Amino acid sequence: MESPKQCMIVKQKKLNSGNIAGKAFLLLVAFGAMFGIVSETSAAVFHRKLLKAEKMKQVSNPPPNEVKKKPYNVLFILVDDLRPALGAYGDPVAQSPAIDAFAENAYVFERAYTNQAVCVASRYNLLLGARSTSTGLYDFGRAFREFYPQATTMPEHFKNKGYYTAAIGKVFHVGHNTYNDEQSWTVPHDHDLVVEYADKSKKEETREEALFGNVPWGEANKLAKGAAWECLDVSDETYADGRVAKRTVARLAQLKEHNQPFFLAVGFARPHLPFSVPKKYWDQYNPAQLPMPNQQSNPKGSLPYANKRDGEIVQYQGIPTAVESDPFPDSLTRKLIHGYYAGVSYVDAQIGKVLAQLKETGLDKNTIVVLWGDHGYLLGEMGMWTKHVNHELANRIPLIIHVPGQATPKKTKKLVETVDIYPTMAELCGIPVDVTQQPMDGKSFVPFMMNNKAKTRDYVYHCFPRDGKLGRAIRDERYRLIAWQPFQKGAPVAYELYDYEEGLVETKNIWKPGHPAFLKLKAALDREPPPVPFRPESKALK
Ligand SMILES: [Ca+2]
Repeated sequence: MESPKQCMIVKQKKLNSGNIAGKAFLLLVAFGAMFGIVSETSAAVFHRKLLKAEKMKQVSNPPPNEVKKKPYNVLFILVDDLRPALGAYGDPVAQSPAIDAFAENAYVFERAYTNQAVCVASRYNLLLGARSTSTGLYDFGRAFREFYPQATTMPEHFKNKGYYTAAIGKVFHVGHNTYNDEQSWTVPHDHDLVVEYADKSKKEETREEALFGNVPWGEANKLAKGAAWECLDVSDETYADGRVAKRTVARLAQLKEHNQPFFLAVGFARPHLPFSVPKKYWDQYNPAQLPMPNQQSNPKGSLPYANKRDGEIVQYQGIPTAVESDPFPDSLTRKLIHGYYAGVSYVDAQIGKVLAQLKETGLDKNTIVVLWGDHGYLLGEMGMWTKHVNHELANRIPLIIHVPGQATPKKTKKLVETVDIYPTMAELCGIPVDVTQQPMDGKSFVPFMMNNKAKTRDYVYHCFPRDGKLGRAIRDERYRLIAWQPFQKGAPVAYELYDYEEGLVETKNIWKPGHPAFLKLKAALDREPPPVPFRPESKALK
């Protein structure tokens, strides 16, 4: 009797070497082998054998009428403002059963990072495979096609290769004078809301609702603030995420009948503010047991402009400014943390519906599923809320990837960036990225997924502009260096250096000119291309 390994190699020999399906199958076989059939330590040996088998078949013609393996589909789940507050990442209180179950049969990247901790830039990073520092697209109101008219986005690449591509919910950031990219999709974007309230007793639009509805800034800022949370006994579909899940379930049923591979992007809005979440998800938590931030002051010796107060959180009613209360009263901190976790559980339940339908339709057998958070989040740590800074918690993201055929769990601390996802998905599906007009900073980590001994990045690179300066950060396994360069030419650069040996919240800037970690990370930063200056606000917008 053939061993499973021999059996797979025999099957592999039957494939046509040049076609996409063949490459996809090769990957499938490698995953199956790596996770299910051969031990991890022998994966590299097995991979070499696979390559040898592929080389052998290149010299022989494929048999006629061979049954071709279908290309993979992709279900890409985007979650807004989700830090790894999930059971799968060891969070002690998160109620996230659907994502946790999904993660049991997937790659869990425990050290994945955004390239810029804000929605609009991070989604451009993902969908273009380009860092903000390479495009100059750091802010809202910049239509990327004005600067890269021939850019090929990740879904567009799949579309060009014969895929049906579609987006439901928040995929590109829509709002704050920024728009969807219709060219990326086979069918029009199925948009839904980010900010909304079930309580309709207040009839007037709130400030954040208007900004997400692309009402001009000047006009929106005259409107009243809306509540930061809402806890009513309403159905899941009362808010966007329930509706997005419902429409995704329907779309998957349609796609099952399609004879075309698909790339379906599904974007959920929670746990983004406001924490408008059905009461039953709030009820899953005992507020008294929620973790409170230990440290509510800025790291010692940090640069003042690197830290955050006010901003997004004070765009909501009843939230005090730092002048009024720094830190927030414990009762408010606890309520906001409760709302965030309720949002996590609500979105988890919606993702569960989508994944159940994927299984129900049988599409799970041939669909790669990715779960990605656009950036991290601060819940009062160091007195900071939301994102928009270069600190660890604002930049570390959940990234979970399931490839059909993968049979055992795999958690990894390998370093990867958001920009790496585009080339990785393309390679997994056997359609490597072509030359793109936009800079392509992403590096596929498929070699690592096929062989756990293969390297990913030595460090990740991200940035955030604050107070007239661009902070560029290099994060390796232990340290983060942030170089703050004023936009004004010739002005001196200032540095922060943080050590994460004792935890993920920055406590003290340890930068000194001769610190060995500084010298090492500074050399890495110097090897990166100089940052592209801020692009002007796009003229093409309304
Ligand atoms: Ca976001």
